[in-house]
Amino acid sequence: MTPRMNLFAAIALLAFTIEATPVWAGADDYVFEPVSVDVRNGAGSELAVRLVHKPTGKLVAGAAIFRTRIDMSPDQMGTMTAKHSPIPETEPGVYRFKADLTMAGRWAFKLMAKVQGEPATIEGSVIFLAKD
Ligand SMILES: [Cu+2]
Repeated sequence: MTPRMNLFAAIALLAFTIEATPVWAGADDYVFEPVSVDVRNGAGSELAVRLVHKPTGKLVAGAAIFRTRIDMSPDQMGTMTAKHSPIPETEPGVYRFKADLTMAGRWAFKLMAKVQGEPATIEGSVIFLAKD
């Protein structure tokens, strides 16, 4: 596939994943998006997501992200995971992580978060494309 097709596939898969995930109506108002789909393959690669409150289009700062997983499920390698750790939030509503990616291709960044005033857990799956 060309990189362009890969990107379309990633977006299509992301849309499908969000569609297919049953969520509470409240949690459905929020979505995690990639700041940039393309990331560098390798150790210490930076993955950034923003959390958007869909009805207002505003970024949501101060979310408590309590569970994360990065794996290659978009490329049928769901057991291939990447070690990662958060970088302190500097830009409100943008959440950055350093991840040790070990392979070029598509990585799913799965997140569970809580935000103030929303009782439901917010779940997201954001696909990044690692390039050598
Ligand atoms: Cu892989």
